[in-house]
Amino acid sequence: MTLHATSPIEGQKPGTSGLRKKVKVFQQNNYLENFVQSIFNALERCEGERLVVGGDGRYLNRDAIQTIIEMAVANGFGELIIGQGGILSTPAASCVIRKYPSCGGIVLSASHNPGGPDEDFGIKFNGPNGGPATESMTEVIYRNTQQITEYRKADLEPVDLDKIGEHKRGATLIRVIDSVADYAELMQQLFDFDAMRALISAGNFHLCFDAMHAVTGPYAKQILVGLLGASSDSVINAEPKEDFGGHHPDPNLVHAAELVDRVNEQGLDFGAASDGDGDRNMVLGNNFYINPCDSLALLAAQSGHIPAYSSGLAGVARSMPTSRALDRVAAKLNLDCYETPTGWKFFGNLMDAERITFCGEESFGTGSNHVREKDGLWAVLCWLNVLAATGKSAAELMQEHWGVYGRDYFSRHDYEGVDSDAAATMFTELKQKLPTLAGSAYAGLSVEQADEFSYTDPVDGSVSQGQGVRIFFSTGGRIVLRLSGTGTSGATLRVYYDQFDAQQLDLDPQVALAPLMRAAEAIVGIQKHTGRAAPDVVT
Ligand code: VG1
Ligand code: CO
Repeated sequence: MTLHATSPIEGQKPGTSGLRKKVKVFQQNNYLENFVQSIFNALERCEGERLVVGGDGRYLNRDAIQTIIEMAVANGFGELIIGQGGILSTPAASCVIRKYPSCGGIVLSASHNPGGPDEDFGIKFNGPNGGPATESMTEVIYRNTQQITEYRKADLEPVDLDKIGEHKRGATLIRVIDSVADYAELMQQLFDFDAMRALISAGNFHLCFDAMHAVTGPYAKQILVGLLGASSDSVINAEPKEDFGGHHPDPNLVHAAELVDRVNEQGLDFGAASDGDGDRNMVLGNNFYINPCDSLALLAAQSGHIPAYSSGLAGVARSMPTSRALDRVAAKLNLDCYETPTGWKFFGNLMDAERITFCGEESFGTGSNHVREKDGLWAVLCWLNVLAATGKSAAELMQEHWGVYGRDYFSRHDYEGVDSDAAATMFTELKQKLPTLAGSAYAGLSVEQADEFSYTDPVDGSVSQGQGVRIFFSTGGRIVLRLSGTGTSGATLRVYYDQFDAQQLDLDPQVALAPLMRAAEAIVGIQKHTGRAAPDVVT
């Protein structure tokens, strides 16, 4: 029997990046099956098609993959490509989908959210271009989850995921591949490995990469240690664990504190970390934190040093809440610069249409058209390539950049686990106020414009509304507020602050942005609505 009766389960609407829920929710009868069959139903065809499957190794990854195999076989797929041990980082999955033309891929990950039996799991579908399902595809999947009556699943002998090799189940060929090889090969096509190897092996450049017990360990070991000659102790927490060692695999100053301490205490030249599924990156110089918005702008400005990008960029893009540092580089280099809603799915069309080469988000996401996902290790290699080519330190490069372009101070304040109703009331009140804000002053700052961001995709004309509230001030400052679409309990409020300054380049961002924070309180009443005196996480 391969046909199983089922009925719709509420709440299977994907968020910013796929469907994320507590493991316990995914373990409910038919929960995973309903969602996977809804993906398959949304595809034009499954018969004979190739599908890529992998995940970040978190708790439930292996079991979910066996279920997906049973369902893919019953749905008639011709071939499944699966990363060894069930492991594929998000950018590696994107790379594999593009290299072996597929109808898409299923990536099992809840990214930077913690893992384990009581923590989070996630599943997302990527299309044939290797990128996150578009908004319209996501909508079709969601509608399918609301109408599903049956799913297909074969009863099969489990596939040994740990051995590279081929298996046949029904009419489906199942290939378990090396998780790293294709990705490592792609990286070698993009960067100057000789120059990076020379920098690292000269003996006076020391780096540390923190894989945070998550998926990038094997990738970083092979590329940084194996191919570039970094010492083996320069990749830490390199063993992927189902619970990420009990930590949040989120590369920021709060959760990657071990890396920060190591870089500062040992006086290392460069530090970097990646998240659960390997698409985020944080980079550090010696005692020098580099904000992701600045990192994106700097890499765009310095991209000429990187072989793959030395002939110029087609254009660039950033998510709306990301600071406008990138726009200044684009203006100087005469490049088109696009502003998209939060989430990587909006960059794919721009890359497919060859309108952009580089793009990024404030949330530690940077990427290029080499794949259709953000890519943590790629960003680290970009930095290493630029460091090797210029012979300068990360801090020198960043300070010189600010000297040329001025500095966009940026910070994001997250309020986690806020009562959902309270957050909804806050936004309702704020949206009502929006038309009246322009022309008034709050905490001494006068509002120039206030609106809710909506995006019209320049390639396919699709419109995405309600993508965050923006408040612009006459000082050039900006406040953005939106609710997270990746959390699994309550509401997470994100408040983004940015302020341009052409003169003062070395302030503490929290000090430079304090006037905007006061204005936010005056306009929005964050404290009153959330009951929180301070944010939970500041990045
Ligand atoms: C967050 C970030 C967003 C990012 C998304 C997925 O979404 O803000 O920039 O694209 O996570 O990143 P939200 O809706 O919670 O703000 V990852 O590394 O989960 O794939
Ligand atoms: Co991620």
